[in-house]
Amino acid sequence: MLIGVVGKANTGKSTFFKAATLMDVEIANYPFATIKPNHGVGFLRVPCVDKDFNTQCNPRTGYCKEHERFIPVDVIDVAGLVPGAHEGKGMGLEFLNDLNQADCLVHVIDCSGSTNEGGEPVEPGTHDPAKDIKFLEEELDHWYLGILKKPWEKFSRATAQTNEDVAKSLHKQFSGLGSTEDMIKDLLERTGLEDKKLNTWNEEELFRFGKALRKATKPMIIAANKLDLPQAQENLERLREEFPEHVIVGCSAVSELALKEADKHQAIHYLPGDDHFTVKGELNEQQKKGLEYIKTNVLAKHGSTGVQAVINKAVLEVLDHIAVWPGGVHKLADKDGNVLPDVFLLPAKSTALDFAYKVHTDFGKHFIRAIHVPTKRTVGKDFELHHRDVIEIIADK
Ligand SMILES: Nc1nc2c(ncn2[C@@H]2O[C@H](COP(=O)(O)OP(=O)(O)O)[C@@H](O)[C@H]2O)c(=O)[nH]1
Ligand SMILES: [Mg+2]
Repeated sequence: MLIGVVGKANTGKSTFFKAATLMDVEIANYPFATIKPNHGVGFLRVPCVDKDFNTQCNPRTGYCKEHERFIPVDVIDVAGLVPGAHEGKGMGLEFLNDLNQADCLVHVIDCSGSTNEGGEPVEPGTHDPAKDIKFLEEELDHWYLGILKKPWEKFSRATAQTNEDVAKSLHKQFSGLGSTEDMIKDLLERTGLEDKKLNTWNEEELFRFGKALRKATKPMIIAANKLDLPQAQENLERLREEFPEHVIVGCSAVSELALKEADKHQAIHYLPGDDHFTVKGELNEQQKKGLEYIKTNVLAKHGSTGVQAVINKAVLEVLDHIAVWPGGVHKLADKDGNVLPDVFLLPAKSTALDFAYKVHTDFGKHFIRAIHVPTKRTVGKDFELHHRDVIEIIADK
């Protein structure tokens, strides 16, 4: 799963990316090679099931602190959004290439309105961040339109000569965008294009379909950043009214980064996502002041810095995934004695059989039954899983 951080310049993307991916390498043993500096690993925070079994887990990847499990998710800082990116302006094509890999987008906006259209700093409250929300969507919609248009003439003429199902042809042609055939079927119906021959679609129809496809394949969450600045709270409330269909989460990336860094240097104890921290080391006057500011203006007012909330909502709500642990009824440890070492993210409503395949293809192929570990109940392949379930797979060896 890959989360792409996007937005215009100076809204705080890199700060958000750093805050979300900063980790204690010692504890978060994640087997990844840094291929590019803008790729990193962030974490979904889930109350660990180890607590329910009165034990302490030993995560293979990610980490568990105070029975809060931090599950790795890949994050990419997609820099380079400028007006006209879809036409290749700025780092346009590289930008779109990075973007294309993402399963979900975090759109970082400067909620205080202190960054103008061009990404330059201005007085708080002088730029309307609602414009940024519209701007990114338009940019993405034009990009999708371009992808559809390029092969359209040839492609639509070719399909007109066959009897192949329209949804099937569309899916085959544009599968690179991450669609499924069912998704395309649904989108065709919703855009009222299901009975229209592909070679008769006009520009407006292509745009309408592209927009629907963009929304389905690039679900988005808005990180209303710089919540620590004046005007931000007011703007946040207004944006929520103006865009009721969007998931908008307020955050202060700079605060999260400061807290994580202070924790890393043992100056404070802070669990990402918490509404508090405790001082445990020596602080100089400047650090004291900075932390005090975060405490009163961010944590006390908003309940957290919001960065963890963005990641959590992106995975659990926008992508609608659940976390499921493999585990045995009689033994929660693997052969090396590691307790509940793994946890998997999978789409909500996944079944016991889906889970078996996710754990290992052989488990899926030779599935016999599963056991819902907390209740010790035997369940079949169609058993629908829930967030924080622990499941034992019984397979034929
Ligand atoms: N007040 C405040 N400033 C922030 C916050 N996040 C980022 N910034 C500042 O905004 C500026 C741009 O940040 P950066 O992460 O480089 O933005 P990018 O161009 O979108 O990657 C820097 O001066 C950051 O320190 C925040 O939450 N609050
Ligand atoms: Mg940046």
